[in-house]
Amino acid sequence: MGKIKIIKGDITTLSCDAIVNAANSSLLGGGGVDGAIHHAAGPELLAECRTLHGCRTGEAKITKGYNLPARFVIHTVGPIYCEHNTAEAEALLTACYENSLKLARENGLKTIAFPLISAGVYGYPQREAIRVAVETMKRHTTEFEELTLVLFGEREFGYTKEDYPDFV
Ligand code: AR6
Repeated sequence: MGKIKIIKGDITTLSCDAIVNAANSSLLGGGGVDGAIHHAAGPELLAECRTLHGCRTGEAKITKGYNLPARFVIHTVGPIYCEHNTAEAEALLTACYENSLKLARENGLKTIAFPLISAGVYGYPQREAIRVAVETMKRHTTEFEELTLVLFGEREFGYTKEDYPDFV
């Protein structure tokens, strides 16, 4: 039975099988965690991303990790919160986690770390985004060794201490 961990930190430093990137549909880099991942992985990551021809919202694509300690990067595109109604946004965000885990499973990967997809530039309310992430991960613990949610800010991490004390 795999386990879920919630930590505070920089996802680019983790040496797991795959880290997930909160990308945009071009898959050609950006700010936030996407910028940090491309910076740490080096230019070969962008070169591989160019061959993928983008990614739709809610879907996911996989590349190698290059200079990252993680072996692979799974790129997914979260919903821009204000462009959808609440139910649609939640369905799309859930699809990001589900499709990332599906790719991980298909590639035999066992330890996966996620950032809080859509909860930065894309404006998804953080506490809700954490709930979607954790509830989706919980449905898949038996298939993986370890699923980690990596939070960047003190405030997000504070929510998880209240809402999910078993995982922090
Ligand atoms: N490690 C872990 N989490 C991080 C890191 C890091 N190094 N850096 C930021 N975060 P965002 P989005 C957190 O904006 O909302 C990009 O430009 C951050 O605090 O990176 O899905 C893409 O190219 C927040 O909680 O992603 C897209 O255009 C979370 O990661 C757009 O932003 C996600 O914030 C995607 O927006």
